[in-house]
Order: sequence, then C-alpha cells, then structure tokens
Amino acid sequence: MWDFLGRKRHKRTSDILWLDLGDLGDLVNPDGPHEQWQDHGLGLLRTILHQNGIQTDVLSTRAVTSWDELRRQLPGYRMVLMNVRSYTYPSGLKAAQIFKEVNPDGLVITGGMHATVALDEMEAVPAFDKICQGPGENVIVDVVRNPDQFPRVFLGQGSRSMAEWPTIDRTLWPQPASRRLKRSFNWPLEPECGWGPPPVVTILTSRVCPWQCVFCNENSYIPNMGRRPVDMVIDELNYLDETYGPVGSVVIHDSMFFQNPSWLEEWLEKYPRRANKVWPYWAAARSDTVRQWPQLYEALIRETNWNTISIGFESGSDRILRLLNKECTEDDNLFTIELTNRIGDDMERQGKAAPKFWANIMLGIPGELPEDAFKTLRMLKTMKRVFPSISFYAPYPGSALGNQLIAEGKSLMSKDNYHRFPDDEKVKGVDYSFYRALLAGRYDDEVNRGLANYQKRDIDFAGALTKA
Ligand code: B12
Ligand code: SF4
Repeated sequence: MWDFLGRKRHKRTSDILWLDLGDLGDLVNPDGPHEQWQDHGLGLLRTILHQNGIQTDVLSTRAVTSWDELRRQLPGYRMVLMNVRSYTYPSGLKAAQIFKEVNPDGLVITGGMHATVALDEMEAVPAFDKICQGPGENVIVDVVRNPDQFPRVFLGQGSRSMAEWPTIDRTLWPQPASRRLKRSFNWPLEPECGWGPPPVVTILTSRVCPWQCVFCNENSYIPNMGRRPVDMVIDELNYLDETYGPVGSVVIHDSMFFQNPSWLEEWLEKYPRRANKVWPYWAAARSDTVRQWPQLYEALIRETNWNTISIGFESGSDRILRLLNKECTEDDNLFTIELTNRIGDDMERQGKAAPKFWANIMLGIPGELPEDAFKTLRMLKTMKRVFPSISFYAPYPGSALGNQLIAEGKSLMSKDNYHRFPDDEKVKGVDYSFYRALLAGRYDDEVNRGLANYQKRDIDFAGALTKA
C-alpha cells in the first residue's frame, strides 16, 4: 500500500522492531549514493535473529521525512533494536526518545560502534535501556529473548572468524521508500554510485585493519577476527547474481582489502575462475602495502577487474603523514601513483578500461601548514585517473587523535553534529577560510608549481569535498 506521496505504508507483523538509522529522507529522496548503502550490522544481526525464530519488523529513519512520520509507525512495539554509529548517533538519540514517548514501557536496546567508543554519552541518556559494547553476533538472540538478565551496559560476544557468520538475508534490509527511488535502487541489491554498473553488491571480506593511524585506529576497538574464506565470498556473489541479479558490480566494504597476501593470492586464483562473471569492484589498499607487494597489486588489477582502488593517501606531506602515524611516506604514495598510472596507460593501449583511484584525502589536520596542503593537492594532480574524496579532518571518538582533541576541548563535533555537511568546521584553531580558498582554486599557482603541464589540469576540488 502506498500513500499519496508514493511512500509505502507500514504494517506491523511483530512486536520487536529493528530501527535502521541515518538522516531523514535518505531512502526517500537521497542526497547522494553513499547515504543509500545498507547496514551490514543490521543485516547480520537480523538474519541471526530470524534464523533463531525471532521475527522482527524493520523501519528506518532514512525512510521517513519527518519525526512525526516515524512516531506514527511506532505504537505497539515492545522493543526496538538499533545499531548506533557516531555518525548516526543524532538520529538514534532522537528516535529512542520518541520511542519512549510512544511506548513508555517499551525497551530500547542498542549496540554498535558509538556504544563502544563513546559509552559515557549513551549512558547519560535514560532512553537507552540496554547498551551493548563490541560485537553482537553471539549475544543478540539471548538479549532479545531475556533482556532482564543483562545489566544496562554489557559486553557483546563476537565470532572468532567471519566464516562463522551466516550469509546475510538481504531481504531483511529496509526498502527504498518512494516509488521513484524503488525504480533505481535494485533492492535487495544496491544502487549505482558511479564506480561500476548497477545493481551493486556491497560485501565484507574482512573487518579488521591492523594499522594504527591516529585519526582512525580501528584495531583499538574492533576485535581481531578471521577473514571470510574466499570460496564463501564467491559463493555469496554467485548466489546473489542468480537470485536477484544479474549483478553489475561489487563494492568490497573492507576497511583494508589489500592485506594478507595468502588470502589475496587465493582470490586472484579463484575469483576469475569461479565467479559467474569477473565483476569490476571497488576495494581499499594502502600505498605502503602496494610498494611491498607490487606484483600482487598489478595482477589483481589486471586479472580480477579491481578497477576502483580506494587508497587513504590522506596527505602529500611526510610531516603530516608522520603526525597521523600513517606509516606511509610521500615516496610510497608516489610509487603507488606512478605504478597505477603506468598500468592504466598500458590497459588503455590494449583497449581495456583503466583502473581509477578513489583517493581519500584529509585537509585541516591540526598542525598542517599551507605548504603541506599545497603538496597534498599537487599529489592529487599527479594521478591520471582519480575520483578525489576530500574531507576536513574530523576528530571521531575512539581514535587516538580524536580522543585527545576531545579531551583538550578542541573538537567542534558535538553529539548533535557528528557530521552534517561537507564543509563543517570540526576543530578549533584550524583556519577553514584558508582551506575554502584553496579548494576554490585561489592558490592554484602554488599548487601547480613544479608540475608538468598536463598535470596542471583543473580538478573540481571543492566539488570533491565529502561528509566526514
Ligand atoms: C562499510 C562502512 C561504511 C559504508 C557504509 C555504511 C553503512 N551504511 O553501513 C560507508 C562507505 C557509507 C561509510 C561511510 C562512513 N563511515 Co564507515 N565504515 C564502514 C565499515 C568499513 C564497515 C561497517 C560494517 O558493516 N561492519 C560490519 C558490521 C557487522 O559491524 P557493525 O555494524 O559494527 O555491527 C556489529 C557491532 O557493532 C554490534 N552491533 C551493531 N548493532 C547492534 C545492535 C545491538 C542491539 C547489539 C546487541 C549489537 C550491535 O554487532 C554487530 C556484529 O558484530 C566500518 C569499519 C568496520 N570494520 O566495521 C566503518 C565505520 C563504521 N565508519 C566510520 C566512519 C567514521 C565513516 C564516515 C564518517 C567516514 C568519512 N570520513 O566519511 C562515513 C560517514 C557515512 C555517512 N553516513 O555520512 C567509523 C565509525 C566510527 C564511529 N565511532 O562510529 C568506522 C567504525 C570506521 C573507522 N574509521 O573507525 N562507512
Ligand atoms: S585509516 Fe585505514 S589503514 Fe589506517 S587504521 Fe584506519 S582503516 Fe586502517
């Protein structure tokens, strides 16, 4: 049933609700493609619940355009479950408060990254009845069955390896919520985002990144776990292709795909042979690992159709890379850029599509000088084929530098504003007017200094600024 705005009416089938979080309207009339991506935490945990005989409904703050619209859908639920990340904390908080107003005796059970990294913020909110820190796959069934047996804050339990995870039942993901979006979404697969043809499959093969970049350092709060076996990944892609496809392209959502050479060698051997089609894919690497295993990198690009290579270059200046504990150098970045340019030229000569960088760049890092920022943009210009993804450094809780800046009172990110707009100011003392002028091209002469003529091309840096 659709309402007069072309939105589906909600019918309650269980008294337990999973509420998907994100900005209002992202599944109605989205701002951009990344806002539409599905939540694997939700998908995994709902799959486990349903396989254990616990049915749940799903609603999404992204599928409504006002809080009143959400409020109207909440009566009658005795429990709501939510995956709260720092960037979805504002919507999680508001939704929990509304749920309690509508169902004063109902239980709000939360887990997710924010509960792990910013427990104090969540503990201070009475609307959060239960808060699970850490992984939830081996605890979710018990907590939903017997919530009273758990203290308000408890530690979750994860699997030792992703091999133990069931295949996500993607029909448990929220649906696009307008007739218009439904046409382009390809649910339960996902929409095109500019990296490869639709329908898109997002998938995780690993969860943990062992490095310790101070703006991220995932391994300080995501427990170590084994990688999903190559055969399971390929089987799932083939299943999705046969059931909901034909699949157009794949996004491997791992924080760090290009690690564990033995896994990658097996992928190199099996993906071209066993996958229904060698779908092009997006996946992440680091410039130091590319320099360490260049042959493996090149073979993966050429033989497995790894055609969008996400690299956290972050900065073109050694001074800043050291400050970030990135453990990559200007030389590592240059090596990776030159190698990828060369592979791309060669593939084009053979009539094939060249690989493109998805280049993650940060500006506005405390301590950065104008010359560091010029070097960063200069580095971007040496990439022949690139989607620049530039953001102003954001001090997220959980990361070493984020925690430090929060403790020093220098973070401008508040719990109502973990991320709102690409050009939000995030740290006190950073001269954002300089960065806006830089991105608008006012320092192009400085940036272009020393570059070859062909590298002086205009890149829309301001348009490449993303939410962070
Ligand atoms: C895929 C991904 C994305 C995707 C898709 C996001 C989506 N819709 O799901 C995209 C690319 C869009 C994205 C973007 C961003 N991301 Co992101 N992303 C990830 C990534 C790599 C994987 C997420 C995932 O699926 N994990 C696997 C699932 C199974 O884990 P999970 O969701 O955490 O759920 C588990 C537990 O938390 C727990 N749990 C969850 N919910 C519940 C509920 C209950 C009741 C219980 C008991 C347990 C429980 O159990 C689950 C199973 O163990 C993670 C890193 C990681 N390895 O997890 C970063 C991560 C989540 N992202 C992060 C960030 C910072 C961002 C960005 C802000 C980055 C940027 N600078 O642009 C943007 C913001 C997006 C936005 N909306 O604006 C941070 C979040 C930090 C934080 N404190 O919350 C992470 C942790 C990476 C990091 N650097 O530390 N991201
Ligand atoms: S920024 Fe990338 S390499 Fe560094 S810790 Fe995070 S995921 Fe790992």
